[in-house]
Amino acid sequence: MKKLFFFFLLFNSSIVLHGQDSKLPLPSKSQLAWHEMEFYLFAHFGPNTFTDKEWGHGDEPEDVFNPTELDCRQWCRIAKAAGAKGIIITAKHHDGFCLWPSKYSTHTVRESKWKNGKGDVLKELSQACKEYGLKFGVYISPWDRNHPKYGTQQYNDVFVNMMKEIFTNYGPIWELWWDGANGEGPNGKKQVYDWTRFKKTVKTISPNTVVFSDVGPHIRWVGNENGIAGKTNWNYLDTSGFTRGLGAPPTETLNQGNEYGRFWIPAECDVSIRPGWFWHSNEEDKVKTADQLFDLYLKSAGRGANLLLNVPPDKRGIITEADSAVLAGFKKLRDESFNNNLLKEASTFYEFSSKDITFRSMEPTGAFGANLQNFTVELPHVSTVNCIILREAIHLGQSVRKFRIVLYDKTKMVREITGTTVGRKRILTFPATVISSFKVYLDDARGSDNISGVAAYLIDEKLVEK
Ligand code: FUL
Repeated sequence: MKKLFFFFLLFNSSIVLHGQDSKLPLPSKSQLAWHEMEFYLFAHFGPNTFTDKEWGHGDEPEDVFNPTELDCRQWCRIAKAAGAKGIIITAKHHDGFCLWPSKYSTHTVRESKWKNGKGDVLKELSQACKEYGLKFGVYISPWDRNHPKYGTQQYNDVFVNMMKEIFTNYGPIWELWWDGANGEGPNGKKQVYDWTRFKKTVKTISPNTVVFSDVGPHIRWVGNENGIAGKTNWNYLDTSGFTRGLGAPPTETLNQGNEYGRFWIPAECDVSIRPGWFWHSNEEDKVKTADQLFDLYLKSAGRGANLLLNVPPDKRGIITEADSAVLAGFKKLRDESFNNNLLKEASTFYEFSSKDITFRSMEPTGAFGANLQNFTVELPHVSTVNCIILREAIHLGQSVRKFRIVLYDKTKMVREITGTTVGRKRILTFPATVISSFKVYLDDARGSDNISGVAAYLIDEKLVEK
């Protein structure tokens, strides 16, 4: 009976569990789709690429922007080959320069000598993304060091109009990034942003767009720029009393979420493949290695968050070989690691089926929440394992607070692994161990657990999380 229940959970999304905490906030359809994006690229590109800066002042002459070989299809080819599912571009960074010929600014590609002012990076990238089946996202910095209206009420009109332009001319926009950095404008004034109006604009014109910022509304910043989510990572967040920028929740809260947070606002881990966000000629030999990226993958996607990896195009407007080689290596490591689910040969755990594993027992825990479904997995063959993945059916909410996995070689217990939250995906790595079965104890949850998938792998020993 219970075996059937577990099997069903995986395939029937409409099942509501008996004993489920009915107060759990749930993800929207767009948020659920966002979770499945898991890994995608960030492209920081603009005047800073040419001036060797990270934060332009906004007074850079437009002519500095002049890529000689811009090729957005090359970015997409590389993203695709890396297994990334989308690209988010800095349409406007803090220097205010627009990578599209906005009617609401005079500091844009149109004023540059690139393609005699006829170029449009957003057009090229949005089209290339469509061609390659990648989602297209835009970063538009609310902070603007160039715009003459910055620091006045009219700047809010400018920002709204720019969003409208982008949604209308380059949509669909899958993710919109509102950066939290904020300083004074050229006139010394600070902007009072009309966030309510900004949110309304997105909701009206592009209701399926997910909006990222320190506090959502849909996706939250993870609290660091190293690409690392908390080992405890709730998809819930309380936003009342907090704002974007300086008024954001404490770093630890952003990193771990709030167990009893009122809203479903999952974490996105942003990190650059190089020390800087923009391309710098002296960082060609400072590109992270494929092993380092794999480690970041474990610490972001492997903790239920998404990984947004910045790969900055160079002055030519293309991604350099140093980065593309590492991205290909990163993809290879993921493929080699996760292609052979030892619980079902030659399949991923999404396709995990009860046929290939035996649920020997379902023991009630009694100790904490009701209806926790402890289970035993018997491997088809005695195997060496150093990685187990658990997955929660997050369309039902996130409930697991504490779990334990006990590994057995026949009747002998050989290792115990403990953890807190699971979320969309929890990847656990440990020293290689010969096992014939393992038991998953769900020691504590908000109501019933939502465990919907389990997989086991033997990955390269050097990739085990440090
Ligand atoms: C920060 C910005 O100030 C950096 O320049 C970069 O864009 C990073 C992703 O976000 O807040």
